[in-house]
Amino acid sequence: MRKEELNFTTVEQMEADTVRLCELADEAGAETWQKRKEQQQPQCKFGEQGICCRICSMGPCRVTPKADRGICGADAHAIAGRHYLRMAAAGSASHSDHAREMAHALLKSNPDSQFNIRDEAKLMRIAAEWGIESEGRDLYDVAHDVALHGLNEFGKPFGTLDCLKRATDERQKVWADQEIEPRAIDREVCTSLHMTHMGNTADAPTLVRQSLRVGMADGWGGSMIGTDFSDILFGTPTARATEGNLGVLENDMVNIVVHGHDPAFSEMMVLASETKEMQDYAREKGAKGINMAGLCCTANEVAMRHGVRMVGNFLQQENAVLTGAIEMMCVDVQCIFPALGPLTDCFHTIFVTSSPIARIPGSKYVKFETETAFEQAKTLVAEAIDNFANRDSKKVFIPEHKEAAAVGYPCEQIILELDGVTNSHGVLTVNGEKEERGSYKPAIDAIRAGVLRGAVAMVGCNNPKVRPDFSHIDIMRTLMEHDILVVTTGCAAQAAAKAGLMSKEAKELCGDGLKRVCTLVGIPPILHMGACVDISRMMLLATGIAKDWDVDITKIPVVGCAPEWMSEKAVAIANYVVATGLDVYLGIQPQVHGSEQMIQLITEGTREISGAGYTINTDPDELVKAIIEGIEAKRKLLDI
Ligand code: SF4
Ligand code: MSK
Repeated sequence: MRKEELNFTTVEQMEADTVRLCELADEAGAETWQKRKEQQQPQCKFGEQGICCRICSMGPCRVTPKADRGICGADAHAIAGRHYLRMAAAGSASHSDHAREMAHALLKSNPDSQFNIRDEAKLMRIAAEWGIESEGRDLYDVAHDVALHGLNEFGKPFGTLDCLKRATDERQKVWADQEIEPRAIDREVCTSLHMTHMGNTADAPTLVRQSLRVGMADGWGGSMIGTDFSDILFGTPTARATEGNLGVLENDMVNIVVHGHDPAFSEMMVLASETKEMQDYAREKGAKGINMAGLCCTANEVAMRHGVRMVGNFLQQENAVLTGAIEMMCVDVQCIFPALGPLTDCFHTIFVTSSPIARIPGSKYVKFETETAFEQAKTLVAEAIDNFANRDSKKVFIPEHKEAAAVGYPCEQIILELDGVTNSHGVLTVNGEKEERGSYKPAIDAIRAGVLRGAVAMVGCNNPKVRPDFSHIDIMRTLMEHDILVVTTGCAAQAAAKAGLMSKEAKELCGDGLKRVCTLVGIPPILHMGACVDISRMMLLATGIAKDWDVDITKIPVVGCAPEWMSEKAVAIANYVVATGLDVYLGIQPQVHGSEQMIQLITEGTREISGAGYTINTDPDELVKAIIEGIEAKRKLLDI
């Protein structure tokens, strides 16, 4: 197919769908984020700049031209710095608590339940890494020991996180020398809250250093463990085909949408919906079948493992309900609008919450338990089927837009794809035994030769401060044209899917070099690596490239970009990406710019610590220009 023949959905077409859905919201008496955003204007300037404090009840205090300190004497730098660290700590806590749930699920795994071991090789690899005996032992005994070891990482009293040893020697030395090695995961979160309690740290550089450390507790701790344990339990994702955007909803089927982050619940929902019993029941009730679809990061999880189609990303969650075609919306944790309670009330949609971590008024709460999960899921699927009869066809509007996407490229799949185009780098010696193992050398060779200029990890959310998906798509298309490979997770990945950029045909939009690589390897130009916890996969990808290249990770032409970020998790992520030595390009201002010192610290100061920092620019064209310049500057330093 030629470039001119590609007819991918544009942002303007997606916006037109949203306008129509908002009109339907008005007709249904429902409210959406667009309206609430209007009602919030003007947003508080003190909050936006990070210079209001309500950490103690002497406050709230804010820094103004006539008051440069709070009542306790904290200045703008201390106030903004404490707020920033608290955001990083909350983000780290969220990913890590998700990981803890996965560890408990692994601890309860058994061969007769739906929580069984689907990636034995990965389990054995991690057991060996953590010194857990596996020779001659029952698989589940090993799994339970691995789960216990993982749980211990949350609260071990001594030492630092075991996953740090996966990094390059150079990184491990930097982290040790700079004293930013995370100790136990919970300890870093707890220390961060302690440091920011009234009357403790008021020194902005110290607050930024701890932000890196608590971020690392996420990226090289909680998120890494969460990703590994999900792979062991539900299978390491492999490349598969799916589709993305609201058009994946079906008029004549029971539509069930899973939304959130924790794959344990959504996996059970998917498995339950695939049973013959449920499919037959749906047909008995007049539907053509059950259409399972996903939102936000849960969508990424089930798309990569089952090919479940993706309804959309963060700011599309209300749009999905507004189609009037969803029988049930099942959520687990994180990024769920409380607005879904009143919104689903205006439609026949049953809104189900499943975790004590995310209880929302207006929902039906079904506490999800590992032991009974599959039966609970079947009951919910049956309830959704019963609800099909309640759909009001007069209220249904399903926009037609959807695009094909190739998803499921964790590190293992990328290596496999690269192995497919080379035979020369496969044999390595590990522990004295000859073992077949791939490497990133073919990709490195392509970067060295200039066929690929570098790679960008595009991650993060949507944010009503900017046009939803516009920055993601605009930046990704420009990078593709400049022969820069994109790896992506989270809501950024879904933006790419909705715009057709994760399809293999999208190579036609690339420069000659990237197009050649995509054709040779048989991959799309945007590689889908998963959910936001899976940014830990990206850290291992960058580490693998640095190891195979034998250069410091700060030198490789690989950077991160979050053009539409919004959550505290994103702050934790940005910190661990910077701590890992990769520059991060942000399209939304962190809420610290009421402090010049904080801005200097996060854009320049961290470079003294980890060799990387932020570049912040709210104009997507300028941001992508900065990314390309940054990548070219790294190439120059490598003399390539
Ligand atoms: Fe005000 Fe200080 Fe209390 Fe913050 S900690 S609310 S600046 S007195
Ligand atoms: S869901 S954290 S809006 S990526 Fe992971 Fe999307 Fe951001 Fe939530």
